Amino acid sequence: NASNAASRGAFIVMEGMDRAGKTTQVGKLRHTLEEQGHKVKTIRFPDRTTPMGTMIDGYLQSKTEMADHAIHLLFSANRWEKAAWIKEQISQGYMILCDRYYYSGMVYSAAKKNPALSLEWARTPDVGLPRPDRVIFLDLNAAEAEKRGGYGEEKYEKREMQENARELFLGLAGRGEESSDMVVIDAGHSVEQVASAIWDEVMKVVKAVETVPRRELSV
Ligand code: FDM
Repeated sequence: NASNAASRGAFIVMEGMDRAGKTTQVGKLRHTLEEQGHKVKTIRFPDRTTPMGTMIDGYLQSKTEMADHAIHLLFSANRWEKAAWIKEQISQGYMILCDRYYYSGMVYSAAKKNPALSLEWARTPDVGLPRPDRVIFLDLNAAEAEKRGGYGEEKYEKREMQENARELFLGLAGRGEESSDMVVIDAGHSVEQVASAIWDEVMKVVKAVETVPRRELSV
């Protein structure tokens, strides 16, 4: 009903390549929303604090090996662990700011170019999760990312993987549900310029959730 819809929070996802500034921008956005009087909670995926998150962490640090499909399903399960909590917070009026979500899930797994693991296959286990109200993709090319201090030591922090993932991310802008949820923002500008471009988008979303009910990912 209308009064419930009026009080729900928005579910906003920040996506992007390593070094694009996701964490910085989530922090700035949180600050701006709170200044405007909104209640905000931030989360990130993978959530390395749960038992499944610990397994993911071991994989990303190359301490353990896992089949491509198995680690993919673990990343998805790590979101499912949090799905009921996300719904609950949104219905209580919290703005949820989420650092990475199923978009990362799809593109990093597909970026491995395993012929048995397509982008479509990769999306399937996430069907039914809370659907974001807006996904902000902070776009940065690999050369710019390397200028920002290069990559770390983790499994996917290699140039080829990053380039494949970026291409797949940008391709999502033309795919079904993702095409209407995702906005691409050039992360190659100053922190303040990027923050202001993000705010322009989020402002619209905050207004829209007053009338748009929360949804789930569909096939
Ligand atoms: N990643 C992240 C995946 O491969 N699948 C997923 O579902 C998610 C959420 O994990 F390389 C990858 C993306 C990145 C790595 O992310 C760890 P952080 O943001 O550096 O913790």
